Amino acid sequence: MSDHDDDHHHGHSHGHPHAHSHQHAFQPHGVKREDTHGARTMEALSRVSQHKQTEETARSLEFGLEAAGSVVDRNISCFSRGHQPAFAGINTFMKAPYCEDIRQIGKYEAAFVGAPFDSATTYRPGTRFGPQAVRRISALYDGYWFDGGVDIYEELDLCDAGDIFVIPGNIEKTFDQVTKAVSHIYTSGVFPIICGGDHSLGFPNVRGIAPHIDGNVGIIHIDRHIDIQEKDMDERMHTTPWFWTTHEGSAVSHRDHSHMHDVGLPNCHPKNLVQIGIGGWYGNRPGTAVARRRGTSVMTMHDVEKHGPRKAAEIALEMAWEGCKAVYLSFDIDSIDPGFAPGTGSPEPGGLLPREAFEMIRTIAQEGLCGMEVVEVSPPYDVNDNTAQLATRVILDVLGTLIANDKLGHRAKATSKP
Ligand SMILES: [Mn+2]
Repeated sequence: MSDHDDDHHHGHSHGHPHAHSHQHAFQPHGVKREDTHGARTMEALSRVSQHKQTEETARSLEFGLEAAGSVVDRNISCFSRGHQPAFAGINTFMKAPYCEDIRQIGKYEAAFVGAPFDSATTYRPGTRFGPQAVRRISALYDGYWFDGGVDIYEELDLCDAGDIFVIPGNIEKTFDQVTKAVSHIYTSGVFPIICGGDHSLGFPNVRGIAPHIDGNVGIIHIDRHIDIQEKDMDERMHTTPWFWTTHEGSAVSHRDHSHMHDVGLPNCHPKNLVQIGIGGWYGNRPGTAVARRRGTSVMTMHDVEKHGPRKAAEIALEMAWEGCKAVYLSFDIDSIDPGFAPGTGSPEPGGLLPREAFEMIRTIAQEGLCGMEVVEVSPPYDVNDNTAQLATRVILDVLGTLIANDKLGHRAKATSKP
């Protein structure tokens, strides 16, 4: 019931209108309209050219034909060929161009690539459908980021590289496929955004990047699980990626791994592996012993609560960047509480709130990244695409932050000076 109805309702009339009851009661805070964050982001967005928007409209009209005569807005085409409507069309990630000829990937600045592999899952499967679910819900967005004052569509040449041909029955062959694919993207000068798939991918993903970096690589790993045991059920499952990615360090002698062709990447030191959000009651027993022995940097949800998300992320940055040339972000969607992200393989209550997660990744991305992955989105267990949408948001918030800080994209070219 509105205030307006009040006066006509017995027992609810107070004699004078509510609108006047608090007149002059506000204390001045000295915040002017032009000082709000909203005003600043609107100002930043006003400087971004809409060149690609104009191009898209022209292309839509050419390829999709002009609209029927009764449609007044002549920018609308007959066949949907651009971002609109969000529920229509063929979904690549963000409806970005599909780089079908992967040899041409170097034309772009960033590439979304799916790694639809879930055979290394130890509990619920389904993450093989993760990339497709993320693509579907990503169509809701057109790249215009109010909070960050960034227009991804205009300021970044993004493509969808499609999916890597994973081998569902074979973890090792899949790892080799994934490493070759990620390496191809990275060495073409393109920022890789790898969408899983389960977390076993962390190892082949970093193996596709770290060997090409002249110096040490830090890893910021946001997850409820420590994922650093040697093997699980006799295989390199999704509980093991950081065992194989980080090396043992000088304190521990190597065991005999002659049957494996790789025991850690020489420039991935365990102390630069920062594991945030670790906790709960599932799956951390064997990994904890390895993390302690190797000396990884572990921050639990307690650490996040104690410091707050921003400071926790700043601490993580210090630890990850110490002595490193680059930092990689590994985001397990189960780090967000399953109340928000139910569609995942190993849910663990008590995780991050979405807003905390966004603040952390935005803080982390400010310093630049060499690549990122979002893993463990399992659409069969999802509700309303919530989990896939959070994965999309993690990717977009990282990309937007990288652009805003001149770590990716072509902001100078796309914006006019203030
Ligand atoms: Mn996890």
